[in-house]
Amino acid sequence: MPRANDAVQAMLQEYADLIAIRGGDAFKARAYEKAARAVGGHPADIAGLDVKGLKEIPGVGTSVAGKIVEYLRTGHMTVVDEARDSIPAGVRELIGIPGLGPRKAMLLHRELGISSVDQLLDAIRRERLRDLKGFGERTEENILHGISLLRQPGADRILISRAMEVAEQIVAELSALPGRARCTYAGSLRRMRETIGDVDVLVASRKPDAYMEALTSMPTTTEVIAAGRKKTSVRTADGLQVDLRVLPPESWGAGLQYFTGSKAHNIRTRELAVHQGLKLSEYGLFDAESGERLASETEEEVYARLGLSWIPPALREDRGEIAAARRGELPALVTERDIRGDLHTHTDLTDGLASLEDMVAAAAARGYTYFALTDHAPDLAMQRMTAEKILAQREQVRALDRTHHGMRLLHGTELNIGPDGGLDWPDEFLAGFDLCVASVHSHFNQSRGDLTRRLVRAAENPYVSVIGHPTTRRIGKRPPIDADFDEVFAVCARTGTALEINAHPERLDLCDEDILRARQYGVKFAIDSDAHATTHLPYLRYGIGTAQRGWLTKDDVINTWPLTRLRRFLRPTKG
Ligand code: DGT
Ligand code: CA
Ligand code: CA
Ligand code: ZN
Repeated sequence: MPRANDAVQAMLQEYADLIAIRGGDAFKARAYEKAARAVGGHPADIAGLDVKGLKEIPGVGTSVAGKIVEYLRTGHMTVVDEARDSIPAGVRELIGIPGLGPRKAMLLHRELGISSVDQLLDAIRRERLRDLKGFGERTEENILHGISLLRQPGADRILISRAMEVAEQIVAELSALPGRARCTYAGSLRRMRETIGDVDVLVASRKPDAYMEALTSMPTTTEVIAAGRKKTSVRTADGLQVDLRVLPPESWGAGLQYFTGSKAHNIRTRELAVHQGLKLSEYGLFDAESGERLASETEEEVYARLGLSWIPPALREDRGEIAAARRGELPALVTERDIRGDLHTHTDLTDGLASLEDMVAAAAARGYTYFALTDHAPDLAMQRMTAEKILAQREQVRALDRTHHGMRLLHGTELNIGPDGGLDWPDEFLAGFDLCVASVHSHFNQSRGDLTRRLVRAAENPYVSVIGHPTTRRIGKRPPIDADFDEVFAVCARTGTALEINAHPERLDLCDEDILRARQYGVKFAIDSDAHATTHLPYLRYGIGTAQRGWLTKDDVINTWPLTRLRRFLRPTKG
């Protein structure tokens, strides 16, 4: 079940936005935003809490707690409903444009009567925005860029984390029905693509009706798009389409293979079948002439009969996996079980939500043998970090070391790579950390040459062990920076600097294609959660999926290594 925390976080965030839109108290808006993040990051499910229990969450006062209780009881927050009603529908569409804040959207509506993206484009073309206070050519450029992001192909796809929540809930419910049929999700979600068009769920049963019925009557289903005996499609409350297919049990393997895709991979497997005088469909692999069924019950059988070893779903993109499977040379992909620790996490010393103690306890509960704390460094001015603060944290980290069944703690920091490639602290100070991650957090629009030099200089610093979220993209919100990444990868390989695979579902940075390119240079990788709350630690699975799509093995990933080998890698030995 999705936790009530997520729904409440969304509600409170929406209220904060609505306050801002209506030109309300900025302080109040920020307070709701903070409460939203606190609730979302709260480790326990808030569903059963009363006002008193809720107030124990930092940032949640009496008034917020009251609104949460109202929502938990009734599914509504009166203040949010009222605020929604006071905002013209068109303005909400404008707010959806990345980079156009609520205030500007409201102003556009009030002054120019704009209430849709098309009207806005038209107004920009006619230069009607130029007369508005606070709007210049730069603003127009930003808006146009935001609209292009909104309208780029794939903008209607959703983040893997959201699709996964929905899919896992549906699979759990269908699996629990009498008969206990085999049930799983397939499609792009099983292949761990970073965004998902729709969720494909498969069931093996000779009695489809009960499953179709169960899906259409789930509380999360808001619309039935099509209902049949072979396939039913519904839409969930948050607009996601779910396709359910019920297969005859003897066709399970063939159906799973077919509906996992990708389409490009399926085209290859079908070609391979045809060359061998066979026919491959979602029902099985058949002799083309006699029609005899040769394989269908398991995926392994189907692949084996085609002369291939079983291909992990993350590889099924027609990127050479068929040839590798034929030669028996598929990589032994890194798995979540191989991970020994997380190397990029935050606490409430900066913008994290959980205390050091809580983060460490949550890491230990995941069975890690080591764990790094990497709070932000001073150049990210908002975070108000100082040398004194981080040194005091180091003392606390040392005191907590080995207190959770021997788990070792590494004290690190996430440095900011400045516009010229400089870092927050001098080398002597960096030498005191067990681990330095360095990331770009500003000046994204520098020239290609400057951005490249910046990353290269950071990678060349002997104390930098990991480049954090290297391209800084945020899926659907911010494009990757335009650096020469081939150059960066080469330098990272030469200097022994790992590239991060940031597992936050909105980042997944490096992405699968960048990983495929980077590994050609012999670079090592770190798969990190970048957790800002204990509830973010499990995001690691999305980083693993992305690493698998980049064909990575355990050896490529430094946080699968034993601590002694990791420490050797972290030692400043670059020239
Ligand atoms: P998505 O939903 O856009 O994230 O991507 P997929 O890969 O989940 O695509 P989807 O949902 O259209 O179909 C699921 C799988 O079913 C797809 O990966 C391959 C298979 N499939 C669907 N339609 C076709 C088709 O017309 N031809 C072939 N060969 N395979 C298909
Ligand atoms: Ca799909
Ligand atoms: Ca589908
Ligand atoms: Zn960062």
